[in-house]
Amino acid sequence: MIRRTPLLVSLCLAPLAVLALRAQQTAAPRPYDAARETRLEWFRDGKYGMFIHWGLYAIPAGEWKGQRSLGLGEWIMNRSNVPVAEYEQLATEFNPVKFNPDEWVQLAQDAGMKYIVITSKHHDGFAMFKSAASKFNVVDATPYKRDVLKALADACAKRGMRLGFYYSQSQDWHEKDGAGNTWDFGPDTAPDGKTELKKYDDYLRAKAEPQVKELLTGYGQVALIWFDTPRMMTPARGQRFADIVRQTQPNTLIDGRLGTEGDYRSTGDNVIPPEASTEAWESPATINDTWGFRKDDTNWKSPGQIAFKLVDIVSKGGNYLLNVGPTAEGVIPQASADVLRTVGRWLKANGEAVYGAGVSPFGEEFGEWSSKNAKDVRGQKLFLANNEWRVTTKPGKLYFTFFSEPRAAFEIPAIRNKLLRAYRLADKAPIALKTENGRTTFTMERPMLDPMATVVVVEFEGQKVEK
Ligand code: FHN
Repeated sequence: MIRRTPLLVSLCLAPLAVLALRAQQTAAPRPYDAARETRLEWFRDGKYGMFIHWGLYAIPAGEWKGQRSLGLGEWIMNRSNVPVAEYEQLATEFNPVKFNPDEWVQLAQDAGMKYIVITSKHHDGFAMFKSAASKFNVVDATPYKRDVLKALADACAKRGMRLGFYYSQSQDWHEKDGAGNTWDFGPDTAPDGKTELKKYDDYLRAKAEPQVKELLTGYGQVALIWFDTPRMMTPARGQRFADIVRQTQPNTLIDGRLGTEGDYRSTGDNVIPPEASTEAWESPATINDTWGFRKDDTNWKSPGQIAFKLVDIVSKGGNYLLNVGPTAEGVIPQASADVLRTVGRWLKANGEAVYGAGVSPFGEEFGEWSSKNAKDVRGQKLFLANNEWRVTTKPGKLYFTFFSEPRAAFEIPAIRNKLLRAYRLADKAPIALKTENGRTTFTMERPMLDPMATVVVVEFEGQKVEK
């Protein structure tokens, strides 16, 4: 049963992922915007964030009335067509007595993550914060009666962790005029796909816009608002949210799924583009195959897989926003915490190659487009990825991260700068550089110091790589 989940999940997400990937590949670079670049400084340096999908859906945890509900945990209301009146009852059971915000922040810090983004309201419409705009919130509708976002915001402030809020601006299955709930309230649009059948602006003005304002006024400095699935979000509607953000907290970042221009690009879920970009971007990703907790999903990625994805993303100029799905009791599953802490220990020794690091000056290491015009499972041109090594940069330094032992001496791709010296990052052990016929190689001690990923620093003359 569990083995089927990845396929199902990929099928649910494929259309969005494809669209986002296409946008990533084809969008022209945006004009330089000094204010935006200043807002983005911490984001570009941080590289690695914790996504948290937590809400009422953690109670059914993938099963509705004894039936396994297929797809993502947080989509259970939609997948099982649960009527609003029935779904609302979950709130009367929500009592996360084991929720300890300090422990969550500690975990993010141990993992080496530099920001947290938590679901403040997902598509089910339930607010995980006290809201005057809707009684369907954690304080007014649950026996727990406490504002979990406030508790997390306080813990983050105390521990110097940046906090952002996911907010589903468009889909709201609890509201008759929000997008997405077709089983209670009928289709959002007429068969032409354009004519709106709901009073969508009424919903936006009565709930979504005021709630975003609440998030920006009651929880201290908000690092970013993570909007999602911009169905029916015209640029004008998106702009109303952007104005609220800019007028309330000018330094708060807006992700790439608002429906109008944000501060950075968001890829599709679990999508890592094949090429580097100097424009800020972020890949939201699951640690197993769901975002919201499902009791049957234990398909955890290994620490090695995560370390690879992180360095791969950084070498292409992006950020990795990696999700955990806490249980209804408020516990981040131990298995996911263990994986994160293992990567965190690797980052303690090797973080210099990640935080604040620049993109690869090469690109050949990413792989290549299929020369046979083959298509991938999404019908896109097939990219044959190569996962042996990646490179990141800082002034005067190249960081070569190896994910498997090079089978021969490693040849440094040609650059004009003089190469000065090489050493392993984790223990500073020197590595001899050998130059013959204008080609420089080094040979790493075997077995590799860290079989998961070993970083070799190559220092060169000058600040920037000259090719
Ligand atoms: O539908 C959501 C999904 O539940 C989840 O929140 C992800 C996270 O990127 N965003 C949407 C699908 O792309």
